[in-house]
Amino acid sequence: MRFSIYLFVLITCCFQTSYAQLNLDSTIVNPTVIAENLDTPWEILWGPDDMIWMTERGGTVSRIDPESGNKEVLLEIDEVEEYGEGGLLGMVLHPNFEHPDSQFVYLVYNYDEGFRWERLVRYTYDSDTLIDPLILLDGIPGKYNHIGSRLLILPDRTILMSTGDAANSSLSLDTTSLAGKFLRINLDGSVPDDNPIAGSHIWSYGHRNPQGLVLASNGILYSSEHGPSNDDELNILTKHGNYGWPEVMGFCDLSSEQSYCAANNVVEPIYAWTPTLAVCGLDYYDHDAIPEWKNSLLLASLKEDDLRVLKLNASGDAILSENIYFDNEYGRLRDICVSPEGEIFFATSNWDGRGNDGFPHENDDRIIRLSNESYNPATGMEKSSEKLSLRLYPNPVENVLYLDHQKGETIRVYDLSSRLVFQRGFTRTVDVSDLHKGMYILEIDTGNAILKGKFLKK
Ligand SMILES: [Ca+2]
Ligand SMILES: [Ca+2]
Ligand SMILES: [Ca+2]
Ligand SMILES: [Ca+2]
Repeated sequence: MRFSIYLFVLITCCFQTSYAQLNLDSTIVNPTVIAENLDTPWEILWGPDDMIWMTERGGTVSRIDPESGNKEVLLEIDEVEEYGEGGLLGMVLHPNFEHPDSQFVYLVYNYDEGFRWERLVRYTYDSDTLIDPLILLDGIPGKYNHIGSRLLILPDRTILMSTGDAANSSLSLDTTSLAGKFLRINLDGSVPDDNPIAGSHIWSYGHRNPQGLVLASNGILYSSEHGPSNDDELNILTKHGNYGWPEVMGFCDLSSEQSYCAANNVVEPIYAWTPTLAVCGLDYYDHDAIPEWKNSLLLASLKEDDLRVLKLNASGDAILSENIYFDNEYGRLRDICVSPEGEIFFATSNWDGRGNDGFPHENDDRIIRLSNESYNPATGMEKSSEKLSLRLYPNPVENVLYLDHQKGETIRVYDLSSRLVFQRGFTRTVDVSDLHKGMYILEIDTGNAILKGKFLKK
């Protein structure tokens, strides 16, 4: 009896404090809290320095070391006005950030000059701080709510920036207002010559409040957009597209919407949610580390407190399935980033003034890492030897390795950093006496298959 009570207490305690791993078809995904005691992280992105760059809505730009969780503050911006949904929002780094002439960080925030506005500012990274703010675009309607704003730099080196309708829905279809739009902006703030409306930063219109934006490696621009109480949207963005708000919500499905849609060539979403989830940060996943999630969009939801994995079709223009993870486990989720090694990071938003369902918790806000711990990023293979089916002997080996396979065309030997050590024509014995001590992968290319085995050189 006493034992069973003890067991019950133990289960209750640990169920609340540990986080369940995800068991996918053939992959176990482990969540780990890597940083905590943050205040409404808004943008997280993976930097070329292998650090997570983060904005917090109150006006702080930091870097988080994904290994130690250590937070290094780079900048605090005094004129940021944090109110309603406003504050320091999106961030992007120059695509050539590592070059000494391109160490630029682009930020969006809200400020107050008798009225609330939004601006895009470029800072220069210098000795672990950000200096020389240069305003690229300001006077964008701010207000309290519906103000975007995500940033992206396109391959043609123009900035794409989302803005919300600033709680005035009539602005979204008004092509004289910068509210409720995607804006396309040269890196110096000027209007690109090939924007759809001459002399205007406007690139697409009819948006309500897009807070997710990603250019996937399939070349498609995806955006998530908050609906009112119905019709959160997932859109594919196109130049000069009319996305319908406030005349159209979600699909052109109501009779009142269909005449407007027909007359105005409205771009419908590829997916919509009613009731709404409060769709926010978006990223694209196409990594071998979690193969079940390849070619998927990852979506953070604020109101539904979950992470959604939206599997795309091969052409990337339709959602095949939607899977929901971590429902109510971490609270509101604001943003996502993916590392080059296929780890996923997401940030909570429980201190944004809308916390519910028992959140914020002690130690909020947090960044959580999702990883497949059996995946070896160095070799692109499972760490376990199961997929290394080629038998090699003796193992460990000092001089000559025998291959348990009859035929092949080419033999290649790699170190554990995936560097090719040597390549030669196929033979069943391979002299490895010149190799340094350590672990290697040997593969036989048979012309129509690759067989792999691992060996230790003594
Ligand atoms: Ca992000
Ligand atoms: Ca729409
Ligand atoms: Ca509709
Ligand atoms: Ca929920």
